[in-house]
Amino acid sequence: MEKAILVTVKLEHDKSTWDVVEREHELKELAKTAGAEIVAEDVSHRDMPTPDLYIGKGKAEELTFQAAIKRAGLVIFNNDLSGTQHRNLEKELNVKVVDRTQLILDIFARHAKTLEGKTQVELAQLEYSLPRLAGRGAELSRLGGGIGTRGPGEQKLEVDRRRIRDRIIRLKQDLKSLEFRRSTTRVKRGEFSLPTVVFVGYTSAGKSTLFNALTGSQQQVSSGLFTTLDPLTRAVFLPNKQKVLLADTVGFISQLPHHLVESFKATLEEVVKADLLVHVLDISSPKAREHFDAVCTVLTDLGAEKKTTVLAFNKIDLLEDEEKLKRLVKDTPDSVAISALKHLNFDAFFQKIEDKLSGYSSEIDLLLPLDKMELVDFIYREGKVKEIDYTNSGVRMKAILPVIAAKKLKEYAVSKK
Ligand SMILES: Nc1nc2c(ncn2[C@@H]2O[C@H](COP(=O)(O)OP(=O)(O)OP(=O)(O)O)[C@@H](O)[C@H]2O)c(=O)[nH]1
Ligand SMILES: [Mg+2]
Repeated sequence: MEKAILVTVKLEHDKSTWDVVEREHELKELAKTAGAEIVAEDVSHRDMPTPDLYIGKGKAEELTFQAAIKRAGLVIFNNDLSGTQHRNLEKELNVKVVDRTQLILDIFARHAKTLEGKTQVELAQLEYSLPRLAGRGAELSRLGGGIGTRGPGEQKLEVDRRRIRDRIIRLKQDLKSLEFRRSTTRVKRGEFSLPTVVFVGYTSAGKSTLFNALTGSQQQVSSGLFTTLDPLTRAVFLPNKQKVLLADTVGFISQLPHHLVESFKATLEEVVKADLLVHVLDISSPKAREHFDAVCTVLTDLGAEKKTTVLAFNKIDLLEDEEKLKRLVKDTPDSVAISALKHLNFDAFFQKIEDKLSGYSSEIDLLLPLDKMELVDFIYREGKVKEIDYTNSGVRMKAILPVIAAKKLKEYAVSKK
């Protein structure tokens, strides 16, 4: 474990509603997830950051002293630093300095498993470091490993700007083709017309737990932050036999670093394209309100704030006041209370999802000519067959199909009398 000091500077002109205590709390969680042992926390106020050190000279001396007596090898800033500030601070404090974005990138780097996830993280790391690179090479190699320098891009940070720029272009191309591959896989699996339900929420809200419970998948779950980096999609049947695609996504946090959002655009696109969002909220957390607001802000940044959304209050197994919860659900439109872990109230959850998606599927009654047998396969793939009957005049099928797929088969519909 690396011993670290956390530094939060509250700027006077900062209009963010996220108050300083919240930021401090969030940074602490991030630092722990990255594997740091927090030996001191420092919160201060300033009118403006100084261009050379961000903090004042006096504060810098104080931190140098603190770091020495607490034997901290790392100072984590809650604010984003410029290249100059970063370099000067490392010289001044004589320890490694990491800012909030680097910390988050570090956690992401450790959690990326798929090629796409790794590529996205490397891209974000390079884009973040490029403008901060001037005159660094030597220092970087001195710093060695540890928090803030890990990741797929670790070795590559030392190559010159030009090669980094080339690499960025290359990574962007790779991401495009990976994205293309993902969409073609979906078409191949016959999932292109299925409505998609995407889970969003603050990190650690329980999205992956819920995803696993509903799909029988083994998506990794943990109490740390940003466990899920690689989005996973699975087709499942709702109790009404409608087939839908469920997608788990990366967790949100207040002020997600800009570079990260850029690099993860393709992944986050799932959110924008979703037919329905399920906002999973850990209602047992004392920070639930702040988490909710942070997620709404990210959704707005993505342009997904107007999407049809079901709000799932999760972890109700940890709540004591049942009456309060009942009132909350009653007063919040389109909400449902569940426990992803204990599988509580899934019936009500499904009911909500079905209600919201009712426009996306329709029941069909078809008579398929015998020379159109491939359509039988199509219907099995795309929907749920309720009845099938092989007759002399063709195959009679009753099924639930996505509206788009049903439309294609209109000519075979058996007219109801
Ligand atoms: N008690 C309780 N714990 C839960 C529940 N749902 C999830 N958890 C726990 O909360 C922690 C985080 O769960 P995850 O499913 O990994 O959360 P996530 O939203 O996928 O997190 P990220 O992938 O980091 O965004 C784990 O320790 C889960 O076991 C629940 O209903 N009740
Ligand atoms: Mg997850």
